Amino acid sequence: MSTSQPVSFSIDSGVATLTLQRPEAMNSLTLAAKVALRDGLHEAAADASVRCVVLTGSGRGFCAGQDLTELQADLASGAPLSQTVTDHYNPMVTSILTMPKPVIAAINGTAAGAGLSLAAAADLRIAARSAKFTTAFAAIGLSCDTAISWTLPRLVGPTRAADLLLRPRPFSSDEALEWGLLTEVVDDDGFADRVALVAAELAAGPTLALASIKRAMAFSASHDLASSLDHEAQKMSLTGASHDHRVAVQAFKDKQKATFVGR
Ligand code: T3D
Repeated sequence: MSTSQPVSFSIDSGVATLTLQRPEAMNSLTLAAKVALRDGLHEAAADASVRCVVLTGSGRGFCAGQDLTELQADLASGAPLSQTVTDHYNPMVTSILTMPKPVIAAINGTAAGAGLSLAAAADLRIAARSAKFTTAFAAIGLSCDTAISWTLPRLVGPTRAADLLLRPRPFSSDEALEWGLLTEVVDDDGFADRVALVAAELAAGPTLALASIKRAMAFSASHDLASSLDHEAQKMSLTGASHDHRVAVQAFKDKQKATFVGR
């Protein structure tokens, strides 16, 4: 495990875990944190031994979005805000949304601004019951970024997404679960074990099939029915020729549990 602050990166049994390591500032994102997270996500996406990625925070925050101390310094220097969106936030969220393996946001604590956006881009969102959420952007006079205008309406519906983005305020993990933003909420004392269990299950899964399902859902979000059916057929053809499919069908016939290798 490398612990190059401000993001630690470890790989264990096919699970890559990226942990934001700035608990004193609710894991808000400095330039160094953004570069480390962007590069760590690229590395996890490209590493074939990684079959599931977990993104989480240390301390009582998941991620409070942009570090506002640095933002203030950037404002004072006249640096354009859009630069970090293009250079850091967009590549990060694109990695999460497109990497050919499942990503879990393990929301240990408060998720705000781009921190909430990163969580919203993950495939599964498991939150500790004590976690809190806020879109935050408009509260500091900013538009929104890191794909939250794309993900949030799809997760909670356009009516609630508009309300949460236009009137930022804290909401609880139980509310987030009820609205469809979260996959599950776990009591704090069982949170780490539950995340580890789900991550291990996914890392031992048929990675090619999981990646194909992830891609098919993203494809259907921006294509019509006929194109989506074509896309599904292509993915069925791909996974139908896979090692894991053959093994799983044989295991079914043998009344055994299949062991997937991810291809
Ligand atoms: O150019 C660009 O960068 C554009 C990109 C923008 C992307 C964005 O993400 S914009 C949104 C930025 N984030 C925010 O506006 C959230 C600001 N933080 C908060 O609203 C609250 O701190 C929280 C809701 C996250 C947590 O509230 P609470 O009461 O649990 O904790 P706290 O006391 O406010 O925060 C604890 C410490 O973390 C505190 O430091 P201190 O006083 O103990 O020394 C606080 O200042 C620090 N902290 C929290 N969020 C940030 C932060 N420090 C820097 N940047 C933060 N975003």
